[in-house]
Amino acid sequence: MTKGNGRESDLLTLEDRRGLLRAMCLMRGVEERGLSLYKQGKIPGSFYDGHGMEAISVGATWALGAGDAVCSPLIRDLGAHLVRGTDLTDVFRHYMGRENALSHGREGNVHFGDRRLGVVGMVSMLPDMMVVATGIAMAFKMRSEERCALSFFGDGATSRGDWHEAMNWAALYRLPAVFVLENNQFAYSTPTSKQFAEDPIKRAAAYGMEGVSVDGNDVTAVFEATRAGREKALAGGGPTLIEARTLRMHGHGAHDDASYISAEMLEHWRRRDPIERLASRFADDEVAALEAEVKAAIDRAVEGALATPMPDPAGATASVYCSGVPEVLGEGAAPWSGFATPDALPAAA
Ligand SMILES: Cc1ncc(C[n+]2csc(CCOP(=O)(O)OP(=O)(O)O)c2C)c(N)n1
Ligand SMILES: [Mg+2]
Repeated sequence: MTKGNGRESDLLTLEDRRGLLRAMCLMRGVEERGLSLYKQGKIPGSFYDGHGMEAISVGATWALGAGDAVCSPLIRDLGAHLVRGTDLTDVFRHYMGRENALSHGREGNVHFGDRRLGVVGMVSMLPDMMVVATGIAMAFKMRSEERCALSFFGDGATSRGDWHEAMNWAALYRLPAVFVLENNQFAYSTPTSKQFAEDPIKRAAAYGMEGVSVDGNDVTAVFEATRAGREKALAGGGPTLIEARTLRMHGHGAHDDASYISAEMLEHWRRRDPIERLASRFADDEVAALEAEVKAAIDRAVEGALATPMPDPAGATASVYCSGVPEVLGEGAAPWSGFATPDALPAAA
């Protein structure tokens, strides 16, 4: 087991570290249960998880303030929803397409958001949410609000044009944004060696922003880098690109056996499991109690979701189209005040 994870940090209290461990265990437990429910036919579609990547969404979201926007958690980022306080039963209702979930059965997996929690629901097109996060950060800046927008995206997403647009615009206007690149070494079955000639983190300097690379299986490192990026953003220093290096331990989804990832590579990263590394800093009985608490919470949530009816087909078209401009920025957001004219844009930094 690699030492160093879960190390003391001046920025993290013991309670924080317990909370981080709990959130990571919850993410893994929920996804393991989800996978098993999927195999039993109780979850439709496919099932996607972030096994081995828990430290990224949990550590990064832990570093945010209540008014910040998470834009948005993707299929490896259930931990962000859990840290922001999404109801566990609702998570399973989403997986199962049940009524009463935030999207009333319309979206599966983690394709949901809750604006009350400052979590913007994702759209699948990669990396569109990065452009949305940039827009939200722009709004925060124009309103002089002390808030930042954080966006998650994978290595595969960095080869798309939208990624360039978001990076360029956010750096140009020194927007309060933190961009978290989850480099899990694959986009579906395509390894990073077949995606780009140079590591994307090196592009940060070319856009005019700081780029920081951290061990994505070290929750403390992810937390510290994000906290520093957020502080810099709020102080007017502009965005930061954080690369969290990791490995996707499962296939892209439940339908993918990941046979293209070598056993050696999997073993190398299994020894760096983010949960085991943090758990090793706590007493065994404390970890066992926490695991029992997490399991009980998951049991209750699954029971609640299974008892929830399927949505009424008659309401299938309700809430599909937007009437008016939605308030997506969570509590404390100022009302929409119309499109900005060029004069209203902040001066390029
Ligand atoms: C523009 C676009 N092309 C293709 C897809 C289909 N797709 C969904 S996830 C994925 C792989 C993404 O890889 P990466 O960005 O590295 O994220 P990871 O799955 O590894 O977390 C692809 C190709 C998509 N959602 N959007
Ligand atoms: Mg990837």
